[in-house]
Amino acid sequence: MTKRLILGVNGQDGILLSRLLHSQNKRFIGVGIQDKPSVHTPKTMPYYALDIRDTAKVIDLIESQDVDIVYNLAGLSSVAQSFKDPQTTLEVNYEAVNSLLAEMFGNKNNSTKRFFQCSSSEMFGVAKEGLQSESTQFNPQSPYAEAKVKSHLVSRKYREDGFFVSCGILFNHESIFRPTAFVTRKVTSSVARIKLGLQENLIMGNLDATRDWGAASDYVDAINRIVEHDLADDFVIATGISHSVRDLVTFALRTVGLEDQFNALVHIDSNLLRKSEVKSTVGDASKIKRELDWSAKTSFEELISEMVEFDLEINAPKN
Ligand code: GDR
Repeated sequence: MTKRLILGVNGQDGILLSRLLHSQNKRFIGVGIQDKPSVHTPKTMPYYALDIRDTAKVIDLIESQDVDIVYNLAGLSSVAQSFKDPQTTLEVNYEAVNSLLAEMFGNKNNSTKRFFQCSSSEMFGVAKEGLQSESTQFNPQSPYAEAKVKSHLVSRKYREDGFFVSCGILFNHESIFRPTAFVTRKVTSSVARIKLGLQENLIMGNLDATRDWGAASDYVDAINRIVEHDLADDFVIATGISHSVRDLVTFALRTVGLEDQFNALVHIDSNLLRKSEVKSTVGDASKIKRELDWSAKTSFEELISEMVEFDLEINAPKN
């Protein structure tokens, strides 16, 4: 039976993928940088605490555990943070991936193993086309996006050399496991806390940016279809619909009956504006629909309502 390894298992996508693989009775192990696995991962999952920059240890694990498929979901995922720490972003999001691929496929010629790289819509940056597809030109606007472009290109190189290295180009994807450093969870958590009287207002950055937001639970299913496909390839994973940050805040406020309070509750802090910003993203996921029969199932409204609901529940006073 195929054995799988999730790098970055304690992040949002790692948690959701570990649950999906567990529900499908797949054999897998998880790696995270923290001493212990997230409480949200399956209890039976064997866990190893490793930094993916320690290539030798990751390779040892792949060999000693006879791993067939590696999902690389590890990395620094905050675009805003990457401006503050471009060096670590480059080390984790590119250099670690580059050495892992070199070791797996360059030096050891593991021709039967599979590798999945989590690429990002941020690579398109200020996009040259309205709808972004696998062939859209890259135009990165942040240290995060620059590192992701490099990893994407090196992954492609190994694929061209005949190895099974696939990339998912993931547009923004959210869930209750998202930290509040990201805008959806910041908004749903704040709106719930405002509704419960625990917070006064919502301090935001750019309200005019638009994003193609999907549900992370749908996206890990797409990732799995990509690694199980006959051929290695690149696939955009997106919904095809973009909403502004303003729409996000408005909708979240509406779910708790506070939409008419928008102007009183929402304030802008210029420190939250980015040095350079991707104004809009919207993905063309027709290739993954055509070839792997995948499309996003959860709507933006369902996703945000579910997150607000969850934040109301965890913030509610306990009797
Ligand atoms: P993003 O996600 O940078 O698109 O990258 P994020 O949720 O951080 O920002 C989305 C948009 O919201 C605007 N914004 C704010 N963002 C944050 N975090 N906090 C705020 O207060 C705020 N106010 C407005 C941002 O300027 C931006 O336009 C995510 C990450 O998951 C990446 O890892 C992933 O690769 C891409 O999505 C696809």
